[in-house]
Amino acid sequence: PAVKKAISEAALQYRKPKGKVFEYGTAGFRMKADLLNTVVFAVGLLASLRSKKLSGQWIGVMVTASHNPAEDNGVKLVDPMGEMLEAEWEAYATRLANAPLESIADVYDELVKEIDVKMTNPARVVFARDTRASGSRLVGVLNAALTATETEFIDFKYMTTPQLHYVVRCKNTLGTQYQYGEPSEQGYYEKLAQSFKKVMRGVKVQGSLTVDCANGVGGPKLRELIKFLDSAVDIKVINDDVINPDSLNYECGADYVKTKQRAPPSSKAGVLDRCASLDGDADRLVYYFVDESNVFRLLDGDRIATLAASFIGDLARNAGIAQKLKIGVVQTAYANGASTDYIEKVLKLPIICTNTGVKHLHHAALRFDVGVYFEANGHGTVTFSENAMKVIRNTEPQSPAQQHALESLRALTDLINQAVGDALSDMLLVETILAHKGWSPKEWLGTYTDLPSRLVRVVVNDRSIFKAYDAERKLESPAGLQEKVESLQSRYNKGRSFARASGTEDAVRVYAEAASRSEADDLATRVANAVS
Ligand code: NG1
Ligand code: ZN
Repeated sequence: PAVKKAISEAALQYRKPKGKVFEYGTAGFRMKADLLNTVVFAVGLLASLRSKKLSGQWIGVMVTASHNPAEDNGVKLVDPMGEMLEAEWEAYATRLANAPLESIADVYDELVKEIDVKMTNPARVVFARDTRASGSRLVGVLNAALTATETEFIDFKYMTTPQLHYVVRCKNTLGTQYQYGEPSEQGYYEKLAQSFKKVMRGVKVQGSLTVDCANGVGGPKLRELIKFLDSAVDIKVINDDVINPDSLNYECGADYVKTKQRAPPSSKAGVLDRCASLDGDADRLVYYFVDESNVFRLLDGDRIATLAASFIGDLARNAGIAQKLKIGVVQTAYANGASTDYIEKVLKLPIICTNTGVKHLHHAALRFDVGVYFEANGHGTVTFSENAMKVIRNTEPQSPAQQHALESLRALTDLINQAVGDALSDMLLVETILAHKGWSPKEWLGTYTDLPSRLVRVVVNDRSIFKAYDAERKLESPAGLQEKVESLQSRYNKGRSFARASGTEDAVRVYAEAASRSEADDLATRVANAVS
């Protein structure tokens, strides 16, 4: 009752935007930052309940809008092992966020009963934010909700999204045999740097890497990480202006590079220079370079997945444990068809295709001993099952070569942020693999040839009528549209196209690929016309 009263009183400081319906989607809540006060308040209440429900385990709250423009912001919850919030709770988040402020304490009470939360349990929350100007106000709101609910909390100030996921997992495994690391920013850098140096023993990274940090939180964090790397790799940090609030994600960053298929206009990289871009909260990573003919070449999430899968496969064979590890790759419908072909025919690995959104990919990856998952946009990681961890840790090497491979695998399980896709960790992973293979980005690109593709955003009256199935590769409604798409794509050499309602924007996305650039563009235009 005291808590209920405190919630009601705290809620009265805020005003709900009129006529706005909120929904906890694939990226939590995300919108113009002005509209977020009451949403963040509701998320604070729910984080507290989630922790109590899980007997006082630490829950994370991240305030970020990733690659969105600077004036947006967002908020999402992190579950105890560093995963995304359990799907069933997304509906509770939506319900609390839409509750009128006068009755939000009642809705909170209803949820306590419905979810059967033991209110005498402790509640513990950690939170952090990206560099957006609105972040400090929103953290203040979160603070108010956590205080009203008598929740113990730690404010980690500025962090990348994956750093917060890391801290959550560390907090909840502290003192157990699964302790993930020290629950601090320093612990994060130490873990990455130590494992990187281990796996880099005996090899050297060629040349330097230029990293575009989207003018987001990844910039200062990458600069910190570099201090721990002892010059094991030469990294040049660019687009790390976190002072000018409007520069965030503006004409730079992983989303810009992937969607525009070009380098940031500010880039001064020369021919064959190795470049990478992070997004605004540093959970996405893409590589690229300019070839000898001055053509921009993108190495996206599909490329990172194939690189990682092939490397881990080689290590497993060299370590003599390939028979004991089921390695697989998880993709979405947006993966380039050429990458899918390469994984099946050259790497000879099984593939699962899932719905868009990393939580789906992550979930599917757990079905393998080693699950490599990446969205084409550069968000992903590698998961290792308990069996894999045991085999990698406990196998007795039969030769120095096996021992070396086993040690590299052990270091990789620490280098890779298994909780969530992490651009900084993924970047060190790519650097490691390129160094081991002695590859420049040109050799990496040479493993297969991407099919030209086109992604088009189509604004429609009501995107909810677009119902997909088969991992979003086909449409069951509107009636007749699927047949049309199939008839269109059959007219093009290697043609493949699909349309689906976006989960984060009010639009339908059309994807098309085909053997040539003009065919891919043409197919995309025709399917987009059929959709609108
Ligand atoms: P939607 O808007 O549902 O297509 C986008 C990305 C996803 C994922 C989410 C969350 C594409 C085509 N879609 O989803 O991959 O990253 O945002 O941020 O890139
Ligand atoms: Zn992001």
